[in-house]
Amino acid sequence: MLEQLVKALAELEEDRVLEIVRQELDCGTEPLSILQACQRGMTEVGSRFESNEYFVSDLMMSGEIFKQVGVLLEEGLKSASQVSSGTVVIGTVAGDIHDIGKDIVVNMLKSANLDVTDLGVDVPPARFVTALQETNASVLGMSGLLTLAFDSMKETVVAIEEAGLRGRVHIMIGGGPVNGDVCEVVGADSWGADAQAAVRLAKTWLDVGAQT
Ligand code: B12
Repeated sequence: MLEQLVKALAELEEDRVLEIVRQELDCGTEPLSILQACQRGMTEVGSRFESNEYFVSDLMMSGEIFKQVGVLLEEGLKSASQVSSGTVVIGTVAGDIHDIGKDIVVNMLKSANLDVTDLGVDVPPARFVTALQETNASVLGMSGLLTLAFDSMKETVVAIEEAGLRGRVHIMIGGGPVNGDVCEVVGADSWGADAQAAVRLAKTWLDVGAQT
């Protein structure tokens, strides 16, 4: 059934996607597995866009469908405890407006009982710096799906250094094209391939007593 979900999302069959997601949830399938299948569907949408089979309107349609899936999965991805164990500042970097993955990360971090300051999309370096100063957060997450986002990430790291905050802020990056090489070039501390990785990194850093 999850393979059908991947296909339905790739085909932009909104009603079918939501129907399968509901059925999977009713059958007790882990919300995370459903999420991963949807991400594979989105990757296929991206490939079709690259080969000119799909247009920007189709990307937008896939985004709308994915957001509705997110609403259905939200409850299942939540955890029980309500006590906050730290603060994370996060945003999609300057020049990039993709926020579906970032929003999933935000929801997963919140579900893991972390306070999250979400700066939204197209966030300039100075805005990240101000938010880190205002919240005194010790973890920063930057999301970006465009290749040009790498430059913005790097500029943000430099701005954080120049503000004298680098020593107390752990920086993680993520988004479709991000990998270890990008992480090194950008000067971040680590990177994550999915929202679970973001939670793991944030919790590790906060648990080891990163200064807040
Ligand atoms: C939907 C979509 C759009 C929607 C976005 C809607 C929205 N509200 O976000 C719209 C239509 C607006 C859009 C616009 C554009 N897009 Co677009 N888009 C996509 C698409 C199909 C899916 C992205 C997505 O949501 N994926 C699903 C989410 C869940 O995955 P994710 O973001 O990677 O997030 C997960 C992980 O990466 C991780 N993660 C994410 N952030 C973070 C942060 C941290 C800290 C950590 C640890 C982890 C983490 O966790 C998430 C959940 O597991 C991708 C194709 C693809 N393969 O990704 C193209 C894609 C990203 N887009 C692309 C392009 C070119 C564009 C446009 C330039 C098109 C145009 N000509 O206008 C514009 C750019 C506008 C801009 N300035 O940003 C290209 C980028 C190519 C490149 N190398 O730069 C892609 C790859 C398509 C392609 N194959 O060509 N797009």
